[in-house]
Amino acid sequence: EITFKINGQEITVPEGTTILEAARMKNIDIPTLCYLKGINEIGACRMCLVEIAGARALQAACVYPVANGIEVLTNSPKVQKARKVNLSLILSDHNRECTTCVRSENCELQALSKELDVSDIPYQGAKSGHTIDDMSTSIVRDETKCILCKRCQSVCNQVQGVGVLGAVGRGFNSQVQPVFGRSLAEVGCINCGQCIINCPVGALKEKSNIQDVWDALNDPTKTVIVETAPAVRAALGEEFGHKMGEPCTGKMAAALRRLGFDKVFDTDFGADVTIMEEGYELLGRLQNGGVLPMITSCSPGWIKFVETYYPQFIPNLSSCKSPQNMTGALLKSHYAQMNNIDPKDMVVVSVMPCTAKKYEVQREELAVDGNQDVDISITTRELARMIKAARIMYDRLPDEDFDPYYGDSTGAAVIFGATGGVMEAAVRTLADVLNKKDIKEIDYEAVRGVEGIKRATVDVTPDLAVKVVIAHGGANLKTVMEQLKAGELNDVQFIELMGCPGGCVNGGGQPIVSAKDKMDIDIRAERAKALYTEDANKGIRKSHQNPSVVRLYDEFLEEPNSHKAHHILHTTYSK
Ligand code: HC0
Repeated sequence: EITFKINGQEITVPEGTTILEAARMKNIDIPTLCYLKGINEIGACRMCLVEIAGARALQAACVYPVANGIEVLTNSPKVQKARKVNLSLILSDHNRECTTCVRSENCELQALSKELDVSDIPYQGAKSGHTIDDMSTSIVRDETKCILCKRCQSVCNQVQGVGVLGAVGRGFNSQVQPVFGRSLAEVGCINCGQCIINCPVGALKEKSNIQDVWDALNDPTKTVIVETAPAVRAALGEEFGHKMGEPCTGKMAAALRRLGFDKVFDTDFGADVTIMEEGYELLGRLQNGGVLPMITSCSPGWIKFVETYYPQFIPNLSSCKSPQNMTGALLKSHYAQMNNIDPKDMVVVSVMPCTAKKYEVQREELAVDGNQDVDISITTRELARMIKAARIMYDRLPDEDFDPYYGDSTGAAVIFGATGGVMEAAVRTLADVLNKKDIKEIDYEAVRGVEGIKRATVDVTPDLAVKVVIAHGGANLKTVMEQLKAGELNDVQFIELMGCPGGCVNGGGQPIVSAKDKMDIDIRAERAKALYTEDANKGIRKSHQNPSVVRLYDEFLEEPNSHKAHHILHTTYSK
């Protein structure tokens, strides 16, 4: 243990604690910009400078471990002055188009400028960074706003195991870029958008499809249908000042209706259908000697990851399309037929916590009879912007339901948005089907939680124990794939992999939480709570018991994995 003084107060902390962490324990706030807890602790931005009595130079609190007897000053005149100078230097090389920046009011640089009372920027002159890379379907990278904090680089490397962003150049010409000045579209980027939600400023943002949605809504010849992913309802409220973890399903449905969508449907319906298809697919593989372990195929970041880095395991992927695409494909076939709508006159819009979904919707493997399953995908953040632009008073909206049939879903579908959720949903159905009864104990705790890689054995029937692995976040996916390659997972039958850490609740399209707030809260767990609460409160919590899913099979699909179901709901990736 180490005992030292901070702003005159004595404090004892475990050895190895940094000044920044120790200060936090005493409720003393030290400003940061490049710091990202556990991920990017590099002392680069010099915002967290503190004075240590007797030492000549100021020190970066985020990387300076405390020592016995030191006296730290976090707010001395010297510290205040240095931080202000450093901040105005950063600002002098920053494209300060704050009024039109997508991160305005949610920008860590803007907030710091205000908090540290920086009112003028004495240094004027040349600016570095001129590239705006908007070739990716998902991510726009704007160097004119980059402050070289390297948070994106660290997340891409360490958390996602992808590593397509790196520092290039020296001094004034330093940039964080993909190799050889290429576009993100030309390198092994998996479109997950983790760089976006960890960028403190507007240097990374999603490719906006908001105007495409307005255009569709304003076209009288189109039937415009929206579907919302499980995780959106766990976070949309945050954009309107609501507490993290507070579900907002009712207001979300109401807002979508006010925006003018002809029908407000739920990706959760498609998630229930996915469980039927994927559950039976797994059974088929188990019984007929198919490729095992079967790996889930609903996270488009993960799909791109396997295609790019481990193509030899593509045959292990479930052939199921993602719930987003199952919903879209069914809308353009079954629903269109039922309602006499030409699928060409239908526009399916998905609201997703994900930027990779923008990539997924335009993939040629994901169309039926010449119609793309989904036409436009927007993020949770884009939906919030649309609601604000339409001057809808979100807080005053009543709670409304989704439209019936394609809006009907179960608790099993809701938890898809959290890591382990797809696995749990599948097991709930498999266990009932194989045991031929309605099993009551359905909270499979072993597959829940934010641990990076989970292994469990689930007793599905007295004679069938299924070995499962669940992982989330690219770096963990890489570990699992390496284990698979080494033959260490030969006894495993089913693997759930999600591209983003925590699963979709922490997707690259979700509301952005500052690094400071992330020191105190685990977003992944908080938002997952909203989903598990909604699951627990749902009358029906198993996909195969969704009456609308039962009806869909009766009147259209015939049975899980039928020829028709295959044509509409399954695909193969071949890269
Ligand atoms: Fe997800 Fe999904 S759960 S990928 O994590 O499976 O994005 O929320 O919509 O499609 O349902 C994201 C979230 C989805 C899909 C579903 C799956």
